[in-house]
Amino acid sequence: MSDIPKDHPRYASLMTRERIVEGVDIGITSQQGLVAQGRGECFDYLVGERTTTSAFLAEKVAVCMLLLAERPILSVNGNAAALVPEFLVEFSELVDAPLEVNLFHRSDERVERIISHLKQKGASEVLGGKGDARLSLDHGRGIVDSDGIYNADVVLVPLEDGDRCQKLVDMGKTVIAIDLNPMSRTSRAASVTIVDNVVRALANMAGLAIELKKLDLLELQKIVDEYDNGRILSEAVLEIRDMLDGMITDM
Ligand code: PTJ
Repeated sequence: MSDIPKDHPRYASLMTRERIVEGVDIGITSQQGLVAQGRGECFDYLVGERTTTSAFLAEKVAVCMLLLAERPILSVNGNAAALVPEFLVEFSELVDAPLEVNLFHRSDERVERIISHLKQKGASEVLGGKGDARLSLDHGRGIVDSDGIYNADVVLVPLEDGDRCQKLVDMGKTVIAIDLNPMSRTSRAASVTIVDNVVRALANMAGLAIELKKLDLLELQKIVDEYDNGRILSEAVLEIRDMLDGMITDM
């Protein structure tokens, strides 16, 4: 890793970038993941590099949905594996949802590397190595495990491809996406869209899970029933607009 001084004003963002670069170096993140990270950084600027009120509500609802689910799954790609492996393992235990490696730019070698990376971080079991079921999508991005994503009722997808997100929704699944771009196809297709950096989102969701596990099923369901994803997406766009308005008046 590069030697980034702790007092650098952009320390947190630069360290996140370092994690992605390291992910590519150790063969768990794709080169395309670097481009995706750059796009995410741009949108993170626009939301003020913080968890907005609307994103926090989406995170809370997402945790409730995972706690209520019968067969929840946390999908892991090369970017998530590089950025938040520890939080993925912790969150998977908290909400009792297995991890499944599911890649857009799939190779069996990278799937296996990510599985061992997550196990090194403490995961007891990681799905995705079997690849015995197919979403009806062309090329490797449709390969999933039958006892994982294929039969899941609620799927968390950090940094997802729009087509695959739509396919999962079409299969009747509840899809929770984490995507800093509120205008992406993924964001618009998902059942719940968390417009936040995956690094902040998963940290928040781990904390929320500890609190929300104290509620009974009816209380969790009430929080889910009151949720409106269209409104949350509109609020995310308005928050970006307000950020830009603030910049204009500050100049
Ligand atoms: O590891 P693989 O092969 O499965 O590939 C993963 C990537 C992310 C490369 C692949 O799914 C891809 O190409 O994704 P896209 O189409 O570039 O979409 C990534 C989305 O995630 C974009 O809308 C970005 O704004 C957003 N994004 C990027 N970094 C973050 C993010 N959202 C939340 N947190 C981030 N750190």
